[in-house]
Amino acid sequence: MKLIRVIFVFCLLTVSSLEALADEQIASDNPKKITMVMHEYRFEPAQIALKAGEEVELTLINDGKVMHEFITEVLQTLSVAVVVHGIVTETLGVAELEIPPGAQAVLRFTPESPGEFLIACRARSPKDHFKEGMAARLLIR
Ligand SMILES: [Cu+2]
Repeated sequence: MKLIRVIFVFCLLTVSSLEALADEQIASDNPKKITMVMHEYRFEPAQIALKAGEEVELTLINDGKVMHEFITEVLQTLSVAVVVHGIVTETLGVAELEIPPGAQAVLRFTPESPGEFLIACRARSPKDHFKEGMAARLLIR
C-alpha cells in the first residue's frame, strides 16, 4: 500500500514549562499521557511502552537548538489527531513530524498491533542525527 506522506511543521509553539506537563501526566490517565523530549542527539526517554487498543496522547517537545524529526512506522497507518494551538487535525498516516527548536507537537492515537518499533530522527543538520544516536524504541504490548 502506498502511503501518503504527511509532514507537519510546527511553528512557534513555545514550551511553557516542563513541570506543568509533568503535573498534567499525574492529573489524567485517559488518554494515557506520555511526553518525549528531543535533544541533540537523543530522545528522552529512550523507550516508551504503550498498550494495543489504549488511546495515548504523546507530547513531543524539541528542547534542542536545531530542528528534530519524529519518525516511526507505527504512525504511518493509524488515524492520528494532531493538536496544534488547540486545533485538532485528524489525519490518516503520519510519515514524519518536523519539530522546530522550542516547539512541541501533541499526537493522539490508539496503537493497534503489538510489536517493537524504531523511533528515529533523520534530520541531517548540522550532522546526521540518526548516526549520532538519535533513536528510541516504541514497545506496544
Ligand atoms: Cu534530531
